[in-house]
Amino acid sequence: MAKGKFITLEGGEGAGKSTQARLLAAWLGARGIDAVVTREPGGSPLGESIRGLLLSSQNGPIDPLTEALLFNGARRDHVLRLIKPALDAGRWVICDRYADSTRAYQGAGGQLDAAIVERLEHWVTADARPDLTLILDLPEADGLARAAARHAGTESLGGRDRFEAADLAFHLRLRLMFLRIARSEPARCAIVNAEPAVEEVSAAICAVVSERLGL
Ligand code: Z5A
Repeated sequence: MAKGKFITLEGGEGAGKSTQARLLAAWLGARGIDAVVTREPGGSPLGESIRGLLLSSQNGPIDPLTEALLFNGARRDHVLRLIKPALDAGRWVICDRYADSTRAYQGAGGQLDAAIVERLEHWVTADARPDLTLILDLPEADGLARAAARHAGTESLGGRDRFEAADLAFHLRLRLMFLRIARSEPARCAIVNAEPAVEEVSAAICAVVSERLGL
């Protein structure tokens, strides 16, 4: 059986990754392609438990190396339990965030040594490298406003998680890193303008998937 394709969606807060992951799965489904939608951190029972620890504002500040180890621990479990078995069974996998988020958040945002980020990524993702990464690009203030509007008043920090609560300079470093990744790996990555309406972004994503993955 042919292996499935592995598509990741990346970008800053509120760029529309979760929304677009669902729409892409439906578009693929209409073409007879069975896709599993998953997310990081999370996607497996252990990954979801680690997600709770990482996003909670209850644990205080976490240093970038500890964060990178936790995100990669969750990722390794996710790869072994869900991503690789699904791809091996011929299913397509659409993942809302993956290793580029560690490069951006812990690397550029948290200023963790790039060599450490790279080494961890190599160990953890050797069995599952994306065929296509869609980088949803949006001015950081716009993405934060979308995310804030969605969960206003739901938790401490005014509904924001630890990352959303970081300052705009942090979020600008993320955006620039995602764009840098896309430009340095053009065969794997495509930048998608995430500013237009949901349907327009979705159409752009489907066009890229069609062209890059031969649908
Ligand atoms: N993180 C990390 O630091 N290191 C890592 O290695 C990994 C992750 C893997 C996960 O949180 C956090 O973990 C994340 C990075 C860090 N930081 N934060 N926060 P999460 O999964 O809860 O958050 P997120 O990944 O940033 O997702 P999000 O905030 O839910 O955004 P999104 O998935 O990109 O967007 P959305 O949920 O589809 O849409 C957000 C809102 O905007 C919603 O109300 C939509 O209806 C609306 N929306 C979506 N598209 C549009 C358009 N086109 N126009 C207008 N409104 C729109």
